Amino acid sequence: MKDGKKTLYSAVQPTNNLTIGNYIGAIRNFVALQKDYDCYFAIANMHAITVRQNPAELRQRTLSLLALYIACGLNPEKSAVYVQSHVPAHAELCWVLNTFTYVGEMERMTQFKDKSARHAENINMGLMDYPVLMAADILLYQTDVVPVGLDQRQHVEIARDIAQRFNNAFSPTFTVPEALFMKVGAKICDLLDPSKKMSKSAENVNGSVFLSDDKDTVIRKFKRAVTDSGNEVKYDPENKAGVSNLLSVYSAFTGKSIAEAEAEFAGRGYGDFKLAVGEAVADKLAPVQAEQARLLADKDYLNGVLKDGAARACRTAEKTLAKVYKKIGFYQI
Ligand code: ATP
Ligand code: LTN
Repeated sequence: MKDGKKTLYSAVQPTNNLTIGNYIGAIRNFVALQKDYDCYFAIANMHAITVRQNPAELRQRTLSLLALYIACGLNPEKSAVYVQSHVPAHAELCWVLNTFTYVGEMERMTQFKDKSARHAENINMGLMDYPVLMAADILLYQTDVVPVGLDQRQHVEIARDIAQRFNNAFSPTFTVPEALFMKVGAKICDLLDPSKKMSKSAENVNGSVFLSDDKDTVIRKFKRAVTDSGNEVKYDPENKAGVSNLLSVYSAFTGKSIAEAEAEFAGRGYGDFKLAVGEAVADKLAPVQAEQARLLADKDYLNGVLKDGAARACRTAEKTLAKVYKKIGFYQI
């Protein structure tokens, strides 16, 4: 709580290229919420290395994600925007929280099971510990709310469990956070397989629309999107998963409600609809891409933002960590 405002925390991993799923499910909401909360937005590079990364690319993607955050409308003067590894307290609290987390709990995490299957050659301890590091991220800032996509629900739940466990073992230390999901777009699906979430690391790049895609590519991907054998543009996720997914994307990118979008396309075929979705997305992405490129050319500015963000984050994080160390009995000098 600062200036009467509750605290909000979220992060995105600087891996691969971001998709419109990341934008709709995460970044767009960060921008909308930043005026109502005291916000911390991290670039989760420590989470990123749980899957092998090319070092040069990881470095580049870190700056690129920062530029994207700002190009999408995050205001670094208002919110602390920083790189996770610049605040050592994340790794330090993670170690303590590890001792309050059971191996069985981590083995049951859906993302761990999925990623272990996808990266069978590298099921490292970090991959398993991913949710504990995420709990440390969140708890260090006495966070009230965590806006994330639905795929992260289980991770925020475990952060709550760990917080409660620690508070019960000692005395109230951590705020118990709540996940915040948006009504539309908490799960954007793959365009070619609407039963799967759109992912930045999907095998088939045609199922994901990247924020870096140019207009032709965006339109081509939407044209090929899977719909169903009917011809009515109607929101019905059970029976019309593909069309419903496109309606969510359209609604998110135009600000129109689902009902307004359905009315707009009543009596028109899927072809028209898919083209309109593609155009709405491409038109919105173009200025963001231009602004991101402009910012990336100004490395001094970006480094300044990161220095300031890390300093602000460190101040809060170190306070929480000191409290924790005291409670668990670490000798202090
Ligand atoms: P990967 O698929 O490579 O594991 P990811 O696309 O899930 O990565 P993250 O960095 O793990 O990307 O997620 C960043 C944020 O974007 C999270 O809040 C996550 O919930 C959200 N998000 C990711 N994909 C989607 C999606 N398809 N729909 C809605 N939100 C999403
Ligand atoms: N695992 C998250 C990224 C992330 C995060 C966090 C999100 C790392 N730390 C703390 C919210 C709060 C993901 O989105 N895949």
